[in-house]
Amino acid sequence: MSDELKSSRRAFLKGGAAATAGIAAAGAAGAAEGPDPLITELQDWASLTGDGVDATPYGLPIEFESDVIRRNVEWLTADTISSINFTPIHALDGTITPQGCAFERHHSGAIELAKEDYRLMINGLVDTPLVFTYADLERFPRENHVYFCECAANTGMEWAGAQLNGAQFTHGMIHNMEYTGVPLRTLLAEAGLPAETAGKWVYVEGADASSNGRSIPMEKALDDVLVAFKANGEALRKEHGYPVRLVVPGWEGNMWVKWLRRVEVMDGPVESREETSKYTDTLEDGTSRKWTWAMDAKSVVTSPSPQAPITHGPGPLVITGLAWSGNGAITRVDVSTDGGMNWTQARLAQPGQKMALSRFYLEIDWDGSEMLLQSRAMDDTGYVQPTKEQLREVRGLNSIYHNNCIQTWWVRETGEAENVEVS
Ligand SMILES: Nc1nc2c(c(=O)[nH]1)N[C@H]1C(S)=C(S)[C@@H](COP(=O)(O)O)O[C@H]1N2
Ligand SMILES: [Mo]
Repeated sequence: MSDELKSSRRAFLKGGAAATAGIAAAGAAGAAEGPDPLITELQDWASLTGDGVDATPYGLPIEFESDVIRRNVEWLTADTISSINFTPIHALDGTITPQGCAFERHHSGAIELAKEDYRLMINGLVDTPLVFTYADLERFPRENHVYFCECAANTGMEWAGAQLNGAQFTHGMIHNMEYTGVPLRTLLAEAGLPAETAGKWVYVEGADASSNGRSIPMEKALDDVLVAFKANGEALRKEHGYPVRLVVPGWEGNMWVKWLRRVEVMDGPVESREETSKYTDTLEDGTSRKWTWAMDAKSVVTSPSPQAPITHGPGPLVITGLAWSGNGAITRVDVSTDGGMNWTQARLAQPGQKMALSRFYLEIDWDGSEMLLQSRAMDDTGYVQPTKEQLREVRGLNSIYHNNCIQTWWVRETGEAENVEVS
């Protein structure tokens, strides 16, 4: 170890000790005087045997991680029928969302549909209307892709002012999984499309009572839409649409129809509830934007954040977060610690992937003073994530959906963080 490294290591440990004095129950090593019993005493886990391999045929996280769970915002969850919960993004790392804690949104509850009872109809302007069983779908060539699914209402509660205290609540209507499925274009080709597909649409609906019907332009349907039956290698959870859901890369979560039952080829859009009275954005002059399908580039610092405060003293601090774009791949993320006056380029853990989450890190030497922490995403179309002010200039204050503005966390000297707005 070089002298330089040794001294920075000492500085780091000193910082840790200082933090332990300041914050109760931090339990950092190096705090206590004398020998550490965790090192010098024989522990149970080293002298007794652990659980056998059959204890958990299908595993759950260890009890110490029991707070890494989906959460509700009470006033947003009217009942268990029309409900929303949030991914604990403040407590995750990397980019893949485990299905067990991925957010869920249902308009008429999560239904239980067995594979044997599953049918997918393709009808309308096709040569031969077809019905596929689950077993039929398994016989078509499959693809695997990682994509994010973001509800258009994600961050929607923040238009008027900083409101919900935690990245889980402000930005947790998102998950990112590896999907296995059959391209929709393969199934459409099997049914036989009209010679001229330009201007045609598909109308997709689910088997649940809400049906959640949405119109999708044929160009997208033939591009990258997947009829998916696995996520992160295993069957979809019931709540994510078991046994089959639609994956519509980069586009708003509402179009990702769960329990997919029918795809109708049409001459135009249906103008259903979900694409007119909902998931549209009313502007200042009272007119509304519609067909705002792609989720624009966005990012958020997940740690530190209100639910993930800094628990150590000054010195090395890892700032991390997520960035994504429904229009392509993330190319760059900048981080500001002073409310957007100065920016430093963060490190992308991996090169950005199209329509998938990117993880960014910025390692800083924190001087222990307060910060106004922000992140700003850029994608490969050249688009730059706007400030809240810039977004409001264009969109006004009547919107709920499609809020992709820069988020600010006010991090105090104590390490605690709060959702705030800067102007
Ligand atoms: N059939 C059906 N599909 C649906 C919904 C629904 O209620 N019924 N909710 C939609 C909405 S608004 C979103 S944001 C996503 C959420 O997917 P998830 O529950 O897997 O997170 O599913 C969409 N697909
Ligand atoms: Mo949604």
